[in-house]
Amino acid sequence: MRTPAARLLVVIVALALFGAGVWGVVSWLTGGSSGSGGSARSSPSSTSEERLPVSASTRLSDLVPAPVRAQPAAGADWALTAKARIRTAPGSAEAARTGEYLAKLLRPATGFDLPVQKGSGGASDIALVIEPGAADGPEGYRLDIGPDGVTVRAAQPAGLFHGVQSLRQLLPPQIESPTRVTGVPWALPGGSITDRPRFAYRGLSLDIARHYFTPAEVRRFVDHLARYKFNHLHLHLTDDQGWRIAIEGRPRLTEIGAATQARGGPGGFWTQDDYRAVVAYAAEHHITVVPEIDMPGHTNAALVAYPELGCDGKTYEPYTGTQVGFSALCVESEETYAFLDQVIGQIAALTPGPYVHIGGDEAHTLSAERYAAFMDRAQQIVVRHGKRVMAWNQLADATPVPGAVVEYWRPDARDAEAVARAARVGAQVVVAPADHVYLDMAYAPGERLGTKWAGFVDVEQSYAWDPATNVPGVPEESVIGVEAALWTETVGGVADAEYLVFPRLLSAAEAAWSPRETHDWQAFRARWAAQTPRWDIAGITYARR
Ligand code: TNX
Repeated sequence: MRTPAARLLVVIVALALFGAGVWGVVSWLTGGSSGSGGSARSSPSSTSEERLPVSASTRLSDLVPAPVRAQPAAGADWALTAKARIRTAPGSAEAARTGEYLAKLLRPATGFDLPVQKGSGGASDIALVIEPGAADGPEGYRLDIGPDGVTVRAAQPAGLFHGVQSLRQLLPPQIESPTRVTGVPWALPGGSITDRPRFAYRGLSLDIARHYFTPAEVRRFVDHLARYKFNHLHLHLTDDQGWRIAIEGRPRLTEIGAATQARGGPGGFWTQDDYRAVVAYAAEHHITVVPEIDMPGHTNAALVAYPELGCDGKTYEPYTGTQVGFSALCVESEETYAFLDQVIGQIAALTPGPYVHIGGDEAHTLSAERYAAFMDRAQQIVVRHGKRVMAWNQLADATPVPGAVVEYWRPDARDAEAVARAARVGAQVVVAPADHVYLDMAYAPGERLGTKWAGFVDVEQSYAWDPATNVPGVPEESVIGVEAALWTETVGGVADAEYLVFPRLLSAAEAAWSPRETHDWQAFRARWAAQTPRWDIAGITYARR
């Protein structure tokens, strides 16, 4: 789309415009003071006890997702210096772990030691505190920045982790550099943040079936999600074009079923150890993995591997196209349920999170009766293996089991009605409206990447909705959260995926986390633009819009 030289120019211009604010960048380049009020900068290597005035280049109001409350305090900006320590309360292993995580984030760019130690924090330190009642709910936190130092407080570890992400985002963008940057005043804006999420479930669904992503590539997305306070990663592990997870006793699923992907290419799969490691990495980031085994449709790869799972005694060909709805397991055959018991049993055992997602979408070759009979049995298998059922909203056309979560995706009045009916009898709803948060929709006509069956989704469209009113007839109490989805039929690799994800993931983050009152398109536009220098420095691809 652009020549390398033009891209470089865009990077430079974007950096200069959005940087740490125009003044921050100018000041950084010229060695002058940053911001309007500062008359001197604190030297990162200063050992003097005297506190020099600092002036932060970020503002509390720049945070994405927008917090519940931000109260700036004039003249209270604070700078991270070489003297800083990360202090955690004795006996709090979780706070110490978060401290190590924070130190790892801050050491490369600053070059500071940042020892993580037990004890209370002094004026140069960052203190991380977990104590009952310190903040609202399991994910709330409070961040205080002032001349006495910086403190992040939470009632539980997840809240502390989210508070640390806010702290990270309030530092100058150069903090994202993987190598040491000198001459930057590592300042934070003075004041307080009080914060907690609007919705408990905040996810991204990543399709590694249509385009295979390695565990390392998916870990990169875990990092992205952590930055913006998401707490679920839904992995679409199987589809017509590929089966991506090893199942003991069913070697052909991965020997044969994994060897393709959409539009050709070698495909690939994860061993169970690979999966475990991604789940563990996600957990370290307070992110729960939701595995999806799509059924009874979207199963061509499984049928290629084990043709006996189909009804008609035929053989199946590997599929590299992008059509949907043509495949189905044989719903009358006991062999199908023995297979599902094996697969779901192993997936459930590998997954500490509460959900197993069983897809259920687009089984267009089955009658409503056959579909419903299948979904009844598939749900029972999930329940028997101790997990909660999650499925696309077609499950609402059958009978969701108690405790099921239906995921609303297609903006359609009939589907909305079915979901509303399910919600009235207790189903919980995750909203993933394709016309707002399907990140595989192209931004605009003429784009190389993306599709458009739900319409073009530019950044404003990705932001212009409210999870509480998105599904007609479904009240806010039934909505447990929001999920963005990246289907990968048009995606060729990580850079393509990131281009579709950034900046629209931030719209989903605000829909899921931020109070409705903070929603304001003009303000959001400035907020996400202020993130771009971080992405440039961290090497994250994004759409420049
Ligand atoms: C619909 S979303 C699908 C996927 C496709 C996607 C493309 C859903 C439950 N089914 O199989 O990848 O559209 O946007």
